[in-house]
Amino acid sequence: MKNKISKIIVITAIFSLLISPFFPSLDTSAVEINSNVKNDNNLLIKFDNNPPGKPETPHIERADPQADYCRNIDYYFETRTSDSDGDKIKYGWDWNGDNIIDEWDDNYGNFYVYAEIDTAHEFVNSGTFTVYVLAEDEHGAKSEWSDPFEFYICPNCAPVFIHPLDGLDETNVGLKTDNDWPYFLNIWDPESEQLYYYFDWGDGTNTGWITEPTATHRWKEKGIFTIEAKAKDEHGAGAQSPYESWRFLTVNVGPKAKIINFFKIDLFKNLQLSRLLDL
Ligand SMILES: [Ca+2]
Ligand SMILES: [Ca+2]
Ligand SMILES: [Ca+2]
Repeated sequence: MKNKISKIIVITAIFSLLISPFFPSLDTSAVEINSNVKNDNNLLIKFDNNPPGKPETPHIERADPQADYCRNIDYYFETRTSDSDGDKIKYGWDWNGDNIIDEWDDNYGNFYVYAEIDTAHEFVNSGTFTVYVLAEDEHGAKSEWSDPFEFYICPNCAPVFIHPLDGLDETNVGLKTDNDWPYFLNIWDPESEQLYYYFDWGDGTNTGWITEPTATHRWKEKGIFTIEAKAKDEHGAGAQSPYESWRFLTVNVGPKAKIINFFKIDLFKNLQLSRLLDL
């Protein structure tokens, strides 16, 4: 097999030299032969393969560009380029600015054609990072590196409210004074730190800082109360959503029947009006 491939190489080289005076624009140095192939049908001879273009400077699209970059969060780095031969390409990412590829994104083996791509990556450590990307076509030709994308990963990010303050009773109307009523916060912290929670029940009492996201309360008096709740991580960074640090919920202790009566009165009036208008 090796002899056969060698013969083809020699014949191809001689042929190229013979015809080059008649075709001066033909670049014989661009002849590429894949000598790793296992059978003759896979023998690859490719003329003038161009590398992909320089990829666009990577960037991250985020809902809130003002927010800090955090550790342990998947960010989607976007870029794009194309190959003038129409070849499929893959992208090599350098996550730490040393111009050594740390991760290939080949679209799960399918490679890419011209399109904006995004590759997810999370950083475990804080600090300033420089990211580069290059593209390689299906024949192994590499582009130059993109321009750098620099950004700062914060040592500690604030927790985030991922659900409103809520209780087991959906309406929070007509709560009885002889029951303990549970309320809970749902909060996520990028660094998975110990979180602390605080519930103010609106009647002059509160839980103080506690380690559980759930607390119960029994109101002794009837009335309308506003629960205020907040949270913080172990470094004291307060939970936000995205800029508010408190969550509020109004509850109505006692007068459920009164509210239903108002509703019935309104309904009755509407019925009477419908009859008058003959709707
Ligand atoms: Ca190419
Ligand atoms: Ca690297
Ligand atoms: Ca945190």
